Amino acid sequence: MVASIKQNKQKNKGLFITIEGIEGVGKSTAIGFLQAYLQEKGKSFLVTREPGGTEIAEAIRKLLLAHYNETMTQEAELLLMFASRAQHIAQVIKPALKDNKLILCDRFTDASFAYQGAGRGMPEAFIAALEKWVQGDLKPNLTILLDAPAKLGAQRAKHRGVSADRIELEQIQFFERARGCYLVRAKAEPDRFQVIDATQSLVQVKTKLTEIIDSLLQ
Ligand code: Z5A
Repeated sequence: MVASIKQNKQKNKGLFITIEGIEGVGKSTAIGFLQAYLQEKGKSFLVTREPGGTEIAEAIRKLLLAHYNETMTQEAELLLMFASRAQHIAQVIKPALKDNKLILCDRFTDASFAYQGAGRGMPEAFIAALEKWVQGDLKPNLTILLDAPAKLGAQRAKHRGVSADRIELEQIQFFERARGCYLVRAKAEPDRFQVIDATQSLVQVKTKLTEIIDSLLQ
């Protein structure tokens, strides 16, 4: 599988790696680990996130995650996700790929299909149309999906001691729908996705991450 990613990677075009999964499965932990690992290997890379990653996109992130006395409509939420993404792609992702850089991105468009699509119930066709409009042909070369039941993710997230943002306040069923969507997408695109069982110990997850990155960089 990783061999096909290497084949797909255009010569001198960088590598776009996204990390996905529902809340609390260990995305930030995985990115921290990969950062240290790549540094140790002397590889240059860039770490970024969605929503966010640029000054304007981070301002949109604040808008998206804050609490309000009114309900944010599903349409507004989806459009803000893609507004942030448009800014991020133009300012960070495309220039970095042009410079032949390795990008580690905490969430990308799969999260819109999982959360706004399966979670909120927005039609997949709307999201696919926005994806085409905002991204054109741009897609991650590799997506690492950390998979665990929503209950476990919620328990882990609680232990961090940070107060929940607007989206994190959703019910467990919302996150289970998002998880199901991620797994369906991973099955549909086995050449792009690597699924890691995130119920495993941190040591086991890190071993798997190391294997994936090593075979990609060989
Ligand atoms: N969102 C969206 O709706 N649509 C979109 O298109 C996009 C995003 C792009 C912000 O995302 C919100 O935006 C998010 C989806 C939405 N809302 N929600 N939910 P975010 O990525 O910033 O926030 P998050 O998903 O809530 O991430 P998180 O809570 O920071 O979780 P995490 O990064 O996956 O987990 P962690 O902080 O690495 O780990 C949690 C704890 O578990 C921590 O104490 C770790 O030490 C521990 N941990 C991690 N792995 C393990 C293992 N294997 N064993 C034991 N303990 C572990």
